[in-house]
Amino acid sequence: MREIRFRALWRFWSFGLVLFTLTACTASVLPDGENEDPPVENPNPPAPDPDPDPDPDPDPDPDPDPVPNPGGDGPTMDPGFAVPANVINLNYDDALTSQENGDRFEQAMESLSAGDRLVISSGTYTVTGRVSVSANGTVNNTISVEAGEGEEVHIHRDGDSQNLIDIDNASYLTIKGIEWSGGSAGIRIINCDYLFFYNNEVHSTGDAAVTANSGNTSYLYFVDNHIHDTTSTGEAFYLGANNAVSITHHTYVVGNYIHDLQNTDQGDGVEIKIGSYACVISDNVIERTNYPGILVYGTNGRERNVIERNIIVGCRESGIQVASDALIRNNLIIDSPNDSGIRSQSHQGATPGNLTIVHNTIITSGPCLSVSSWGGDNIVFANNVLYSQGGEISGNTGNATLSGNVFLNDLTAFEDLKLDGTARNATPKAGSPIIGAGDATYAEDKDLNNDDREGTLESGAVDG
Ligand SMILES: [Ca+2]
Ligand SMILES: [Ca+2]
Ligand SMILES: [Ca+2]
Repeated sequence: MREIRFRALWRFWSFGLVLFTLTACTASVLPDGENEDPPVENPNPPAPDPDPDPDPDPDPDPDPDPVPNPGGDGPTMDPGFAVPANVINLNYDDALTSQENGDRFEQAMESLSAGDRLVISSGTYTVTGRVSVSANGTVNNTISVEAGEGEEVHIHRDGDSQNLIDIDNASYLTIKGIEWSGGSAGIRIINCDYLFFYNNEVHSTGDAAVTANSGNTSYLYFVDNHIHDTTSTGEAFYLGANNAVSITHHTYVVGNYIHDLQNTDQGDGVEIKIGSYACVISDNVIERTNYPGILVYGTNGRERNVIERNIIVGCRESGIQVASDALIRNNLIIDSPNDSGIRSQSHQGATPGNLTIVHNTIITSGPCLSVSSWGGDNIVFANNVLYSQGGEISGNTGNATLSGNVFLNDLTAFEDLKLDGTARNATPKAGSPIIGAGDATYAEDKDLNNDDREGTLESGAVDG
């Protein structure tokens, strides 16, 4: 059971980045999470959309019925896109320069049409022109861009004068198995739906790694990617725009390894802006962000966002920050030394309410939960396990329902869990105060490892 999570972690460790030791946190006191981004975040904004769609998805295509698969082989979530039939090989030409090969990549990317499968061979392709992909597949004729089997494909742009690539008005497009580095934003997504971005590495960008904040988007699947070492605003995922100018919905950020976003002005791990809704952030490992590991605002009354089964370690701001309209369950949050495990407060017009925070395990040197403006309706904070060196809950929880929470004095209740993140087994020991402490009213069927909860109901992220 636990081995599943360990297997997932080993997969991340196999990147050769065994970075257990938390970066020394020498930052002075940081802003409290009112992360107001500057209105213009990109030095090379795309041309305005000539035909903005005020209703992003009035009649969505057939739902591809994504299949979650945490801990198993294959994608942690698979949207089930068909494999396109028309194979186009892009083989690196050693007689040409890296930039000339980059030009060939650019040309291939900008020539894609429904049914094409672009298979790329090993090499570093350095792009210099604007790479703008406008490739519209269909449910039966998708488009794929992928590294060939066993091939190591690296797409690079020197400097940050423009985005590494723009995906502008695309659908049913898969991009997988490719290393991306450099540029301003790494992958900028504009007016897209049904995008499967799987098993890529994005790093060393001059801005956020992946953005979808220009034009509405939906059904974006970001699965099992490795994202690290961004700069400037430096979010790993920046989805939706300030003040709901554009939104995303039914977007999945699943199974990604996100780390070392601290050489940034902001560096949120996953940021989903106000008005975006029905998004799922699950099964990610997020370490050493500058702003929160996960930041969601509110959905403006639409379907809630779900944050579950994430492991979040050593963020400079809170592990998770939320205003409203979210279900937050089965997460393990380990030490946000300058902030809180979970922070909840009003943010960009979203007032706390419609929040369910259940079955999380939070161990921190600061508060586990910091709240303000918790006077709203329908707030539940239940069946969590909290260990703090500075007071578990900070702020007035108002009318919120609190039940089944366990407050620990030390970490001996767990099999092997350490505040510095070097041990992450949050399974409760037999006989510990966690066993049987859960309130059945707020029980979740599954736990952090996506295993069924059985027997007595344990509080916290992991069943005993
Ligand atoms: Ca171009
Ligand atoms: Ca941000
Ligand atoms: Ca149990």
